[in-house]
Amino acid sequence: FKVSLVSTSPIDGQKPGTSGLRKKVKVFKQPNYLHNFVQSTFNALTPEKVKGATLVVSGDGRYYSNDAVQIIIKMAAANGVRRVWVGKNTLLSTPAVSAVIRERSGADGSKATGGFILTASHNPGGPTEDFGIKYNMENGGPAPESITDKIYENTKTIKEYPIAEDLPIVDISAIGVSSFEGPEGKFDVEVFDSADDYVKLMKSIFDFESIRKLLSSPKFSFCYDAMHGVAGAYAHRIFVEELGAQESSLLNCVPKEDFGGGHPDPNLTYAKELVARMGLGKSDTGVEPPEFGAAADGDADRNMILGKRFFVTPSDSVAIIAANAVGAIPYFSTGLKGVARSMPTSAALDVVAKSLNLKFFEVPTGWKFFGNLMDAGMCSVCGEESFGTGSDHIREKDGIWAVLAWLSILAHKNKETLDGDAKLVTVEDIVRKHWATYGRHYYTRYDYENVDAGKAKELMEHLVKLQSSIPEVNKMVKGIRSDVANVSSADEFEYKDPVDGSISKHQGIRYLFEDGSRLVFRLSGTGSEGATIRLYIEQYEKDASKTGRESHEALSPLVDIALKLSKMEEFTGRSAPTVIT
Ligand code: VG1
Ligand code: CO
Repeated sequence: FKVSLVSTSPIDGQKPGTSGLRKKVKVFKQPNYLHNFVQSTFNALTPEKVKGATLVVSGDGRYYSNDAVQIIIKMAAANGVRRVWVGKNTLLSTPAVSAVIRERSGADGSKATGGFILTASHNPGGPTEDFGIKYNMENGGPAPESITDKIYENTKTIKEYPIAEDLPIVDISAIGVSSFEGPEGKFDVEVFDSADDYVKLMKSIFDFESIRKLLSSPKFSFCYDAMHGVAGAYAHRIFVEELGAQESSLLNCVPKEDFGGGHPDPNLTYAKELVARMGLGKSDTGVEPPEFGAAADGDADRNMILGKRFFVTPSDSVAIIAANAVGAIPYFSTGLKGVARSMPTSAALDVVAKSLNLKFFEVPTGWKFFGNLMDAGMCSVCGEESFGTGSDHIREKDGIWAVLAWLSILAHKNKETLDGDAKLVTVEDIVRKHWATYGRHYYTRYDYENVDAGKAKELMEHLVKLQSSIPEVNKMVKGIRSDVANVSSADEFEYKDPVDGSISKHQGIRYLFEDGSRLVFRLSGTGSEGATIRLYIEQYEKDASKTGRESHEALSPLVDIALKLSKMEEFTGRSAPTVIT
């Protein structure tokens, strides 16, 4: 193939957010839009990560992935990349990309030094919806801010990019290697099975035999909803072939480029089918729900865990996994190195860390901050309130891993009950026992999507201004409700990375109450239009006799305070959030 240099000019708005660049497909289809971003990324990397390197390119298979992968292949070839690895049909979940970068070796022993993930994660897909791209580093984790800042700077000055226009379209639907010869030598594209490396990794972490026994027990029943995302490419292999679950336990497990028209975000609002099956829908289905249910988002890094008629909050989920990992999961048999959560995630994990005497870290929102801790051997298990849970087996959150972790805990707790007449220890039993031991963090998140960006900014500025006088805030709080604790401090969260010393500012506005309750406000960094305000509300209850209340009831005083303090309706014109999780 030949390499040609194409002139281009900067395009506004290519700043990567919490997790890469996400825009409407029609924005990505503009001339040079994807090209500019990809070249700006190559230019942000050290030369040896490009010239002669091996790169992974794949994603959740959403609309435009097939075009994008061919463009990236042509640009990789022209930039002197030695080989590109692509999952069959461009499918690799985000955790699988991380695993492939870390674990996979080519026939000649080659290893990947990074990869492009083509996904907008939980955002809908299709011609009128979102596409996205992000770059992951040699450790398998998202590029740190130092790199994403450099990428953004490059997008503002880019003048040209090289491309191998005459490289034929590579067939990515068949496993095999296509070899080409360019001005700088050989260039290969290798298409491989999307699931092999990931399945191998999961089998090295969990005791599949004990999970298989649980899944085959007549006392247990299971359901998994991939929401037509890429998790479907793994679910059949792992749950059915390896673990013996029934075909009928898989819902929406055929990956589709538009996610079947749905919103592939695993929560109680969008995972409607699973929610109904688990007995949590508005009307009774008349069928006895399964004991365990779970769902994933488009790129399969998120998870929602449900028991029969029971919702597990993601903040509780990571705390429960941390509390039970040693003993239940072979990978952790020698203990946990430490645990971490994102700032808005509830403090349920903090209580476990304290009681088990584990190192504990609180990082800004987004998985990239966990990677440094893990690379330094300081953190084994971590999670976010946004349905993200994971461990140091890779450097991304991992939806299927979380399901296997829960199944392992259930298998462990039911060692004695699967045979004989004893009653099954259920998901709900495990959670209630956890609350009785550690106390309960009532928790909810209100999302106001697609709000006017200027108004959202004004609301945030208003909340920061209020923080200058805590006595004033307390006067307002008491005027709204007399039954809540005093605000003890308020700030904007700032993080100093304990490994590299880098500082991240303005990571969310916090109001901390004397009884441990918290209100957190931040603007989303993953949307593609307007602004999304996220409001996180949390209240800690230590008294075991009071941990069984309805969450919305327990939290209603704090919700009241949050909405009035922030003047939410006044600024946004919204009397209710778009989504409550
Ligand atoms: C959201 C979540 C955050 C998560 C991020 C990426 O970010 O709040 O916890 O890490 O999405 O998840 P934001 O900035 O919109 O609040 V994924 O599964 O969309 O890559
Ligand atoms: Co995701």
